Amino acid sequence: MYSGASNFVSGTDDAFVVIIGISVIFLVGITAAMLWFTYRYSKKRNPVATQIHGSNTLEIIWTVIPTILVLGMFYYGWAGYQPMIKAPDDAMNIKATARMWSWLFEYENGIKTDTLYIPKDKAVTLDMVSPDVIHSLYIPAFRVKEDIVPGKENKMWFIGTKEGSYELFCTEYCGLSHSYMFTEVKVMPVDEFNAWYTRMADNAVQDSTKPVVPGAKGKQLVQVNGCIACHSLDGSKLIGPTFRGVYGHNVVVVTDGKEREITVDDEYIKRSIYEPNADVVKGYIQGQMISYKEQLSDDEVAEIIEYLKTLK
Ligand code: HEC
Ligand SMILES: [Cu+2]
Repeated sequence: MYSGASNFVSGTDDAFVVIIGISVIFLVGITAAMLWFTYRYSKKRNPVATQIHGSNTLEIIWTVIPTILVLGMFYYGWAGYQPMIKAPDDAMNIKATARMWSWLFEYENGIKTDTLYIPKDKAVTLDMVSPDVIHSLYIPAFRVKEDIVPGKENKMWFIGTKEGSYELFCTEYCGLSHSYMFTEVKVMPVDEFNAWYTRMADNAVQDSTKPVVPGAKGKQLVQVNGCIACHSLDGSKLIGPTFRGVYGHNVVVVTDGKEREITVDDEYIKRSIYEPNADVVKGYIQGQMISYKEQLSDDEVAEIIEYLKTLK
């Protein structure tokens, strides 16, 4: 009966069906009663109004029945919600970072992705953080949704029970490009997931030993860290200036309220990433970009610079 892909589907849908069912019965009943009264007690059929003063039987009926109904709704709501509170101890931990305006998922072996990959039939806990504003993680097919408040520990857990890809997005309006915070959760059979998990970890190790295309690693960092939500690669202006041709070009920035022209070099890019508000590019709003000091090491910034150099 239920289409969905997690252990919480039937609990949530049961509560939903019970509440909607009761509401529909009342909607139909009240509408019918209203129509009947307007017909039966119109001035034509009932010219003299009957005055009724108090009825204990009625009072009791309309207190007891709604109480039972409301408690019934509460029961189903609680039964569906209660299992969501505590994750099993053997759950797999994944850190989810929500920021303006992209998602980042970090696994225990160091893999970072912008799509959430999980093994089928295994409990997964998401430790959710936000470095900027309030976001909210929602996976409709799993029936889970939780706000991600900066400075607070936000958690959710679930078991993906059906193989496939499902929508995952932010449901807290978090600024101009809120709609970019749209990605997928992929539920994979356990052996396929394990193969992916070790392959990705191997890649991460190989990257540092094998010679790679210049900027390849930086390109990956720029994608995974969500820079391209605000910086285009094709010359168009988004929330921030485009990355195309940025390296080596002259730009007017506002530093401490004063305008000055500088040439984009390694030093300037590093400063732009670590202290975005130190030099604000003229024509852009200060405070849109957050500092990536906690998230990107010096080496990673160097890789990003290599990548920006290739964007002629
Ligand atoms: C939320 C939007 C946003 C995100 C995400 C973002 N930036 Fe920015 N960025 C801006 C804005 C706005 C500016 C211009 C204002 C300023 O200089 O602070 C800017 C400026 C820059 C500049 C200076 C550009 C120039 O033309 O002089 C660099 C370099 C830069 N960002 C790199 C990055 C990198 C690398 C990332 C990802 C790790 C990133 N940004 C993520 C909004 C963003
Ligand atoms: Cu958001």
